[in-house]
Amino acid sequence: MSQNKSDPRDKLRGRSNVKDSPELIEFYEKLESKSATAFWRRANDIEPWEPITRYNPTLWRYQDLRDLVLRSAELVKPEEAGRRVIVLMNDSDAGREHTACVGWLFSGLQVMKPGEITPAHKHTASAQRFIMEGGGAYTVVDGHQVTLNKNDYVLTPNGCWHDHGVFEDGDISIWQDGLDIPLMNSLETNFYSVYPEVAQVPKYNIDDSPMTYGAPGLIPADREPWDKPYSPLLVYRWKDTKEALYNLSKAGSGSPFDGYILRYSNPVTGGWAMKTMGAHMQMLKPGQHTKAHRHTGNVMYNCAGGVGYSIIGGREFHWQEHDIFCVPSWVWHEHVNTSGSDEAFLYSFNDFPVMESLSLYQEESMSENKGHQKLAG
Ligand code: GTQ
Ligand code: FE2
Repeated sequence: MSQNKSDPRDKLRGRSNVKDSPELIEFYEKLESKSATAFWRRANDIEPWEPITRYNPTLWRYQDLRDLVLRSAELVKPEEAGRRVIVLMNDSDAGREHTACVGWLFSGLQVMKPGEITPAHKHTASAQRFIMEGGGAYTVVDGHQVTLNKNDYVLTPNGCWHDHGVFEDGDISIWQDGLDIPLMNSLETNFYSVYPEVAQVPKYNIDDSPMTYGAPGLIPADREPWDKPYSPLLVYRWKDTKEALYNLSKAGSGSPFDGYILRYSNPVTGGWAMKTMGAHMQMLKPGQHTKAHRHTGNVMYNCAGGVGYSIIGGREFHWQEHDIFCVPSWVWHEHVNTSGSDEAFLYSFNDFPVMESLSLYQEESMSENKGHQKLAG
């Protein structure tokens, strides 16, 4: 999408309205030869009336990708590939250029077979993972080993050593990884290191993180307060998340835009679990059709169960379990659960912490047409 050249507001004073002339064209050429340009040639593009995303709403169907992901497990070894990941690229030039799924976000499907490991390393980019398939997987984050099962949400905060694997008696495991790689590269702050050994030796009891910080409203009292800039709780178990969503649905009527929605938070602060990316799990009641809104910040969704569709920028994107789709910044969206009997669940991750910490988060609800988008075309 690009700036609408015929926006009537561009006639207003304060916008650029200079017409080309032979003298001006010659003048522009002279400027360009000195690595300069006239502001008014660019102004209306670089100061849009509102955010204009370079990214397209995109749907990745799991049934299209799953066989290819499994095929990658036959073709390359994780120790050769570093990480065996099939990257989701936004259906736009910007997506391909920045290896981005949407905005500042990277996402990929990582597959590991029983007995395999992903070699230990660290980077400035933060990562989070949503376990799509498989039991008996684990990750080790700065010496804390965490076991992983389907629909668990797990953190790899920036700068932490990490390696992953699947136990010998586990299942083939497929994860959706979400990282802020495009943000780190745009900021030109991305560093990478490899660990001296192929894998870390866990330093703590297995699952010490969820066993220490995973009880609702309870924090250990026998130690110095947690002072790292990320959550001490590294995994959020699906069983707990699902129960919390059902409880929330019994407690009130939820959000008009998102149904029942929970934020994965740092239990010590109540804030986001990591500095640059956040995540949610939401539940739509049978037949629920939410109202449309838009906001700054980018979101990647993964259907964690159920069937439905989302209307994004006036187009319908139909999803079922493990289909993935994105909502770019400032694009209208609303969600529909098409089942008359079952709940639908949407996991999502986003760059809202960046927007909020820079005071750039803005939100608008649709007022016309009873709060719903008109379909395009
Ligand atoms: O598992 O550590 O999809 O470093 C991309 C970069 C996964 C990982 C990705 C990574 C990882
Ligand atoms: Fe990594």
